[in-house]
Amino acid sequence: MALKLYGYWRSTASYRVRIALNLKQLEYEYVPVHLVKDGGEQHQVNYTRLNPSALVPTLIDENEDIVLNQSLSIIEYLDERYPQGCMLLPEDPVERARVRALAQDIACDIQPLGNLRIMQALEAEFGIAKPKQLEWAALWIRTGFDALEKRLVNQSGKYCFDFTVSLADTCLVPQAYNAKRFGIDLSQYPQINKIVNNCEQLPAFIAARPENQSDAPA
Ligand SMILES: N[C@@H](CCC(=O)N[C@@H](CS)C(=O)NCC(=O)O)C(=O)O
Repeated sequence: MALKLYGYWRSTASYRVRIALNLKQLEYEYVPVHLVKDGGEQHQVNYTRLNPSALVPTLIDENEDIVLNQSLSIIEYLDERYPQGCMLLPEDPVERARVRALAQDIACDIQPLGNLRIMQALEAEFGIAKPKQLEWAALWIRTGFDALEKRLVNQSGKYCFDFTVSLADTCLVPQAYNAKRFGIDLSQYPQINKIVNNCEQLPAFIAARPENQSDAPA
């Protein structure tokens, strides 16, 4: 298969790309990288050779002989290189900017703060124990979602952007999954909750769910 995705079942950044690949109706080989086992396979040399950041996802496209990191760049690449399936960014420049901003509200301003390596450093470097780490992660998700909820009340339709699934939804659904892991009640965010529920009816989102991946625990 020409497309190969290195990811982890519970990684929200990998989850974004899985949703996008499914929405684009692209077949791909999924290569699990266990983020915890043996100190994390993302740190092993055979992986860091592909992605020196030691983060998932990484996408290989043999059609172009390229290796890409950063989920948002990967998704935009797939959208431009493979016009089949849904188009994940609107054509209008203002609308594109709005969709990208929603995606970055999540991928730049929420997810990085609760990433595994951040939690590990809070403990190893700063002596912050697990319960406080969980509070830290939940704080930044709530801060981000409080703002996102207001924005979506003004901008969204059935999905984050109007009535078409977009890059923004590929970010929102994984982040909502992650929020639940950190004990956040999504009913406080009716607009986010509604959009997530609408997305979760779609086969592309169902197939991408963490529990439906080959590396998810049985
Ligand atoms: N900005 C990157 C973030 C990638 C990222 O943070 N990946 C996480 C999983 S969601 C990871 O690999 N964490 C491993 C670690 O922290 O050691 C992207 O969007 O691809």
